[in-house]
Amino acid sequence: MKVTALAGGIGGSRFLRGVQAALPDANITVIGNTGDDITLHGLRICPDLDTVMYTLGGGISAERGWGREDESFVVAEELAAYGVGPAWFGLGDRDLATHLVRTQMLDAGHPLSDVVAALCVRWQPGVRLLPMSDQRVETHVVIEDDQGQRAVHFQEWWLRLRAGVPARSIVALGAERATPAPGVLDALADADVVLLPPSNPVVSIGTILAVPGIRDAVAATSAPVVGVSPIIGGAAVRGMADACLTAIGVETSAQAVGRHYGGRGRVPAAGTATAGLLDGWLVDTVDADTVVPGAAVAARPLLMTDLAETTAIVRAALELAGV
Ligand code: FO1
Repeated sequence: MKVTALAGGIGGSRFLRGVQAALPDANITVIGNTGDDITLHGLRICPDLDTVMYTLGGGISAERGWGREDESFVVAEELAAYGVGPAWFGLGDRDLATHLVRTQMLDAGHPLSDVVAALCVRWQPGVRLLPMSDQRVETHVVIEDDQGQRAVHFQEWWLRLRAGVPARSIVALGAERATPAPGVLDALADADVVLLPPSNPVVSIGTILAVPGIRDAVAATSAPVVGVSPIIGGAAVRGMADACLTAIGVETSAQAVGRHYGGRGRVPAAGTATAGLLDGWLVDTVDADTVVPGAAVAARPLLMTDLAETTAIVRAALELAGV
């Protein structure tokens, strides 16, 4: 079976471990979000791609959910001693090697998709990991504070501000000029099932869908498309998805997010431009009354408390997909 999943960072990676456990013989392609990417100290850092690679490759810090296990932060301490920041971004010593190798390859002219493939030779994540695009797309957040309106990089808003300053808008800089990375559109067209894990629907899944061609490819695929709600009972399971949803005017509820993605069977009402994406929307039992026009809704507990529970969630999503 060919499975294609759009994934962000920590939540998406945890879900993907359940996909691997539920379908040990499947060919899994992951289309990873690169909007979180940032250049620091001259190094290109790809948090969501690295989180998928480390989590499925066995190198992730289980405690943090990001970065490497057995990590140290000596270089970061030395940078701080020079007064060189930013202190709010945890730059691990082992993680640094990944950024050095990636930056060297990018500087030598290799596209990001080749860099990801090369890094995965070491980590063997057991999936084909594709960046959403080889062109740079960076999520920036427009905030208003005592310095007036300004844009900050998503990582600064997420890590330094803890999404505590309301986002007036969230912009995927460069998305309009980006093209899907090699293999992305085929992975959506040729899949037997397409999954939208419970990643952040705005800055992870939404950013991937913002690359021209990707949303249309999901809407057009002959494969069933099933999403899993990142919101349970009106609250974001992890991260600060609620702050992101508020920024785009979407209520923080399983139903609102499902309707934001849209049902594929929905007859677009007059004036609704975007095609719906979902054939199925898996929600938690507390949200069992969810209705998404054009999509079938199923309910079960959605907390990915351990691998067994995550695998059960994946199985429920596959059942909803009818595969
Ligand atoms: N998340 C944090 O909460 N604090 C950090 O200091 C931090 C550093 C970091 C370094 C490398 C990396 O790959 C991820 C890192 N993350 C950190 C996670 C990252 O900021 C977010 O997970 C994603 O960008 C949002 O999904």
